[in-house]
Amino acid sequence: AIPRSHRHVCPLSQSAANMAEEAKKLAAYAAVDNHVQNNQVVGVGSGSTIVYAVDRLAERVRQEKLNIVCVPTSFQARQLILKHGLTLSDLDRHPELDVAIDGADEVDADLTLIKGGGKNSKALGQQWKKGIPIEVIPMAYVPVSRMIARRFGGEANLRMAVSKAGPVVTDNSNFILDWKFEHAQNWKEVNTSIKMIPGVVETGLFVGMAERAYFGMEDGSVQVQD
Ligand code: ABF
Repeated sequence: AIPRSHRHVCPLSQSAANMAEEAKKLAAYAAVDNHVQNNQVVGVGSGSTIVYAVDRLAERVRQEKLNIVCVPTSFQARQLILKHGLTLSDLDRHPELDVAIDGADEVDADLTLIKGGGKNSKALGQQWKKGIPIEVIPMAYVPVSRMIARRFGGEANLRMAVSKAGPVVTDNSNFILDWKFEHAQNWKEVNTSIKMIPGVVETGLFVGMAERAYFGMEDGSVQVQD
């Protein structure tokens, strides 16, 4: 569920901010309404759009008396599930999901996604400028950063906390490099190559994983991309 208005590049006025929130809600509700059915194991993603998805999920579970088990992808997702009184599980008990719903920062025509950009900026479009997030074990961030720049161009910078007091630390106690690439590439190949660099845990490139994207539009409609 991706609010397409994220692609705009202007600073956010109050009304634009409201519109972006409305777009996220539309996309999230459409994803939950079209993909969640009774007796499913549902993967719950992170970010600001997923908040609306969990709202809707909880509403449907209550109203339709659905039997749904939720598996979180992050601490935030876990807290959301608990807050709404939904059934919390994990990949140990439910290693296979029926459906997973999450936000994304960018989507291309092949449904390749950039995820993990975070949302701490005030202006739309900044996620793209951040590049592709790459989670690395702390001791390897310098060699991984150099290797990515040498092999694929651009630069991969350590993501710092807003306070600048230190790096952002992930739920799994790792660091994040934001790779600002110079040009579009064969994302499947690049993703595989980056994942093979020792020290890389995961990338924010999702190639061939998403089956459908929902875009909340400013006119109140929802666009679907398969
Ligand atoms: C999350 O969803 C992250 O992968 C990605 O950065 C984000 C999109 O965030 P938001 O819903 O806040 O726009 O899972």
